[in-house]
Amino acid sequence: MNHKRLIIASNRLPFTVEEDDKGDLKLKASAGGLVTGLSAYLDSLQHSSFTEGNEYVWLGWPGASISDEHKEHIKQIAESQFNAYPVFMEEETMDAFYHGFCNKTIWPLFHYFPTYVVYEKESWESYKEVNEHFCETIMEILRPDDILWIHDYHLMLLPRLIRQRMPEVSIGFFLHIPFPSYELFRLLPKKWAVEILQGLLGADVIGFHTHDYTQYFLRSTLRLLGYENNMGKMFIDHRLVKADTFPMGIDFYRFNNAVSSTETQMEREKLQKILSGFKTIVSVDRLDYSKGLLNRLEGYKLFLENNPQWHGKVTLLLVVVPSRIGVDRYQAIKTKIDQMVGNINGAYSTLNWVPINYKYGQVPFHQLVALYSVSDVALITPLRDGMNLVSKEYVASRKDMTGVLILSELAGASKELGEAILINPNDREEIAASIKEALEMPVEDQQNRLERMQQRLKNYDVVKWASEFIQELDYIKDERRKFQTKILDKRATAKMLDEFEKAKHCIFFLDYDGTLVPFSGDPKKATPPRELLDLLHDLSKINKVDIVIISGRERSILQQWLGDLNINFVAEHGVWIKEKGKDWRLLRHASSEWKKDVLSLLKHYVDKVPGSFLEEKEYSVSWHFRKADPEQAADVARELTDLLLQYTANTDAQIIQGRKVIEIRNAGIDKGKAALYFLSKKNYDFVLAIGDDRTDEDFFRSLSAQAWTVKVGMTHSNARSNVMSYKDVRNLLNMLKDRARGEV
Ligand code: GDG
Repeated sequence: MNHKRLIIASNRLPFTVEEDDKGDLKLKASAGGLVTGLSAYLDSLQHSSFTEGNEYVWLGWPGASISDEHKEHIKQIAESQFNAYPVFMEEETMDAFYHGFCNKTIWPLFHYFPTYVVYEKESWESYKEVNEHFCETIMEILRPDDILWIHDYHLMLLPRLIRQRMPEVSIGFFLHIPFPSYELFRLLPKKWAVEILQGLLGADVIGFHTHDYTQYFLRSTLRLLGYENNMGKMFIDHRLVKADTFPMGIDFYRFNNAVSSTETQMEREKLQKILSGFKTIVSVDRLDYSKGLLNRLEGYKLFLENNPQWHGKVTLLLVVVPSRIGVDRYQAIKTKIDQMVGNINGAYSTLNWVPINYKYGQVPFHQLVALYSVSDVALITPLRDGMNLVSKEYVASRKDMTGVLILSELAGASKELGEAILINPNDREEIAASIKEALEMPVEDQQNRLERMQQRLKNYDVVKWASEFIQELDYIKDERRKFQTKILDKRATAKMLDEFEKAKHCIFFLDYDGTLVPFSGDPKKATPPRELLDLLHDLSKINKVDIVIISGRERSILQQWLGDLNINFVAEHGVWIKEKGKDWRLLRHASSEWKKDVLSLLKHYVDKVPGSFLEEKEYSVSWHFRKADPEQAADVARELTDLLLQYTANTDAQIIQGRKVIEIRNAGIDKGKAALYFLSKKNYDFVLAIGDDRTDEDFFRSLSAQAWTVKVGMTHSNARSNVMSYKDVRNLLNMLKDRARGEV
């Protein structure tokens, strides 16, 4: 039996393949924020009902190119030691991809360094190639019941690639870095930007660290793809997709408990010898321009300049962890850091004091915790940071409830750690002043701030972060299932056809736009194709069937496009009616006295919102904004609705919001009432009503439960069933036509 499995895909596996002295390949565990965090979650799964045994697989690149003869062996040890499944890739390809598009295009752009961004077609191609290769490898193991959780900016095209291959599988994506504002994101060539968004939207849930990043993503999606959202939910290709915020936490007790461990205590003693009573400020980061190391040093320098009373009493423990070695830009910052540390130490050191203790290299875990726990202050000043786990780890390691965190307001973590001293990393003076404030902060104040921050970190730790993400995926899956039960599937269709065959008097109410033809950018262009005219013609020949095209369109258009057919029409949502073989007549008396005022108001808005236009009918007016700037139009639509309510207050006009349209028409007129008129004329024993818009809900509601009401599109509706698109509608009508062959 297959269990529900979690498949994690990230660029790198939590280990690196290395050759030992004898030339044998070994796997060496490598740790980073993601690995540590997810490992805590995976451990927690062992104690939960989610998995049985080790039902997860971690998939990614093992950090080296492996020759064909060794691949099988690496696969085996990766599986047995790490539950991992390697994606084999040549080092060269990985290099072009990782150092190319990932770190020369996406990383600087998403961290607000637009001048560092390189736009190279070749590296975009290698990005696509690697994402496709990941897809191929995942497909070797993926099962439809699995949950696939894809991580980070290296694999943004992957969700869609998988979705195309396995449409039903649950896919989550989490972005660990910031998602930039639209103005930055749009700097990417449009084709790439669109492919990236579409790639991400292949997932069911797309997670970000902060509300801002989620909003920026949604805005780009609206601007570039035109998808609107409702609280982060979107219907895309008839699938529910949700963008949401999940601030990544840490394994709080791993740090908190480690403080009192023997290993940490030993490391602390070593450190205390070096520090010999100085107040200590700690700073730990990967070497990266986004981490704001230079401004941090400048801020510290200014602090020393402004505060001679602190000379000889404070030291900065600066740990810089090597990263992306071999990339010029990183090498250049390294050189600058070295120089600046040299300058500051040169200028201020005395025989028994150095202002900066600088380490360039990795530190083992217990040494890291010792560093956090001996330091009175943590100084973390990134220019941009998706989250920044180091700041959280520092807070968790302050077991004695002293210590002050100085944190950049441009790190995602600042949203949760509001009790830290928040600074703007570009403001050296603010950094300098905050160092002084931190060093002189009363212990009680330190304690109060830490208590609140620690509580938050305990409550929303990394296990909670991952569980909430997975829960959201489950929720989307359930929602999808609910829709699936409403989808007009083969069984329901067969039942409908049987009922149709047995029935004596049948009526089909068919909406036009979005139901029989696709929704068009320009309403004038939605003319019926030959194939549709033939289909309607054939249906009209079936004796027992009455067809009613029931539309919001004006009668002249229906007449012009479909008038040759011997069928019934309802125009303007029920104002006009044309029964088979008769002339157009008013079904309900309507007044249009309100039109003049409303028209002049709407004309003003047409001028104000480029791309919007008016559709004037005899008894209604519509303001369409499907071609306008979506954000401007949505705002203006709210304003306009308010004004229209005032303009029409004492008239019998009503305001209806449709899909990218505001329509003003007489109250009391709707498709439902028009449908009831037809139903009162004969004793129909088969009723079919199909529509796609909000206005079609009127007639879905007014029909009895026995009627076959069908909503086009996967949104909530009063209809009994849903179909995906106008193509399904045409298929269905063709099947009905075929079933009635003998009765023409
Ligand atoms: C990305 C985003 C986001 C670092 N040096 C050593 C060491 N570390 C550990 C830290 C921490 C992790 O690595 C670094 O995480 P950060 O969050 O600070 O930064 P990035 O590496 O840039 O991570 C970031 C993160 O993803 C998670 O979503 O927060 O914004 O850029 O856990 O402890 N650990 C040890 N020795 C070191 O020398 N043992």
